[in-house]
Amino acid sequence: MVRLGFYSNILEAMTEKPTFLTRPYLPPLEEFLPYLAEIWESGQLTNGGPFHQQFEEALREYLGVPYVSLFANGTLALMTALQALRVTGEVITTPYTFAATTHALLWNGIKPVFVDIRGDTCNLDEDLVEAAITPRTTAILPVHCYGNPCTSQRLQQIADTYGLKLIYDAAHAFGVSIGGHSLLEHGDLAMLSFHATKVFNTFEGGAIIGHDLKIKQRLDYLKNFGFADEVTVVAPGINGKMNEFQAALGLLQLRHVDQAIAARCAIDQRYRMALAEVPGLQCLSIADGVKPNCGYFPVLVGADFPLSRDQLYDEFRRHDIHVRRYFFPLISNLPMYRGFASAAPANLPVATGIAKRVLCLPIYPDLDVDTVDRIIEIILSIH
Ligand code: T4K
Repeated sequence: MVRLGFYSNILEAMTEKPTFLTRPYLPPLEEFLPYLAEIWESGQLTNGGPFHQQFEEALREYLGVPYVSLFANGTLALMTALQALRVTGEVITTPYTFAATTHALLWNGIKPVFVDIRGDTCNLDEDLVEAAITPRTTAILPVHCYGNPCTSQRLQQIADTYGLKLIYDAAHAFGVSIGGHSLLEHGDLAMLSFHATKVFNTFEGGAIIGHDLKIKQRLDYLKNFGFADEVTVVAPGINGKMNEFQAALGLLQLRHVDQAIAARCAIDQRYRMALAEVPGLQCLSIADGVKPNCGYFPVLVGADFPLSRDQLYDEFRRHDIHVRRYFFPLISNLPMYRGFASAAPANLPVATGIAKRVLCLPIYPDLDVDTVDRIIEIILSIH
């Protein structure tokens, strides 16, 4: 009997699925099939078909923003936004982000100038921005990291004073508001990502939010090779178009996204309650007036915690729980950036410290309570 129990435990362990950092939210398949049938019937797969039109309008309404341009993914959206605003020279940005933020600059021949972040939000420290401005600076590119709002009023003030463009990487900020106002209201343009791992997904996808019809038109030309009509090409554009499958899923996802965010935020609350008092572990707080989307659950592992961040990472791996170190290594430490003077760790002490301490715990709408409790238990048992 004992042996049987032993083998069944092993079998259970072998058949248990790993817990991933995230799983994409997908609506019931039967709800998506009629959309597929329509695409099959129409034969319109891409190039601004009916679902593209409908989703663009529905998203504009959902987000409460004046103009939306859909894209195949967030990276192409950001690259195109920089082109649309004719950003050149140097751009002030954060080292504490996903590589796509600054890669979009390099792909446009623009030099990133790294400025350190704030410890409370992990966002660009607005007090350090002015000192980094040079005659070659043309824009500021902040990131609402983990959906935490940047100090947008101050950043806008700086942009206005120095005549700079302000473009937000809002890849993490779908549905986030502060004081009842969407984060997407800020800046000249804001980029969203609808990647599979994001709060709102269209398999892959992205969008640029703007406040000016002329810029929307330019974005739409640029994402379609620069074609203004069948025979007029107004710019050396790219192929950044969202296809009909993505747009159809987007339309459907809009019906589910509020519920998906609520499910995420219930998990966020459960983690916060259980981990608030753990010595050496810090949850990033949600600022007053912020309605979060609970896209990520980062914790900072401090010196008082019995394990280092990487030891805790390994401990989770041992339990087949795939936590992630977003964002480590810092972008500024990657080979294509570390030659820039602003990338020196001495210039980025806060970001350097947080990148060594951060660990993102699993969070997604279908993550069951038992698994959340198991994750919490692993942390508590270390104490
Ligand atoms: N700016 C910022 C600030 C960003 O965070 C991102 C993307 C962008 C710009 C660019 O936007 P996009 O061009 O991607 O629209 C992931 C995502 O690929 C990336 O979109 C995201 N940021 C970044 C933070 O995370 P990886 O390489 O860490 O993903 P991966 O494949 O390791 O997946 C993470 C977890 O998700 C795994 O535990 C497995 C799970 N997963 C993943 C995929 C793709 C699934 O369950 N299903 C899936 O289909 O980059």
